[in-house]
Amino acid sequence: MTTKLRAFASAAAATFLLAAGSAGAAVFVTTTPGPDVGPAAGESFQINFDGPSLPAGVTIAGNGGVTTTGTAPLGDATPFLVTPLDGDSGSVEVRFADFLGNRDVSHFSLYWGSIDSFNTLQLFDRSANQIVTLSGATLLGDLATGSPTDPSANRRVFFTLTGDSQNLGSLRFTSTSPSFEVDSLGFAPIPEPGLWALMLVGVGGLGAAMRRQRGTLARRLA
Ligand SMILES: [Ca+2]
Ligand SMILES: [Ca+2]
Repeated sequence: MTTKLRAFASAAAATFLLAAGSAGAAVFVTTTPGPDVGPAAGESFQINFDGPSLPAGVTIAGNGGVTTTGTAPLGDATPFLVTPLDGDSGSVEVRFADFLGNRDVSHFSLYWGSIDSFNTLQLFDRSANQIVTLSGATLLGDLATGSPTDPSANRRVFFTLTGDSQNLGSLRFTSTSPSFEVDSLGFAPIPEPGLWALMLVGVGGLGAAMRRQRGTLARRLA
């Protein structure tokens, strides 16, 4: 549906626009060098691969899985996700629409370890249409060395989604050579319309209560 555009100036430091598909749909990307700074404030729905099982509503499919062996992302001593798990190339998809209650997403981030030029991340919407694709080469250029010790090649990658791109349902990690390592996904779902309505009713109710109180006070003063 949409394809990657270009990185502005120094990809390693700059925020760049990744995709602009339908009107108002865009994906903005920015990164912070490792060790991991963690998910952004507001990214309260997190998948860290540390538990004995995945959070309810999260599934993993493909030639990838959770591991503690291999090349851990810089500074990461916890289990992480890797693809390929077997062989020299592979792809693994993490689905989380149910985990997020099928809500849209305004922001998400992940910690991408030992970033290789041949790593590719694809974002899919809840109908399994690709929103955008991002390779290690696009993200970092010559800095995508795959080094597990260079902070420049291990980064928290932050995504800001607008318009139709907020309909995020899954991420697919592909590596045509070993390996794509990733950990600590964080998501900021947008409150449901019903919740907004409830909040507005709450604010409205508060206003009415305050008006009643002022009315009472005014009558007392009179
Ligand atoms: Ca972890
Ligand atoms: Ca790697």
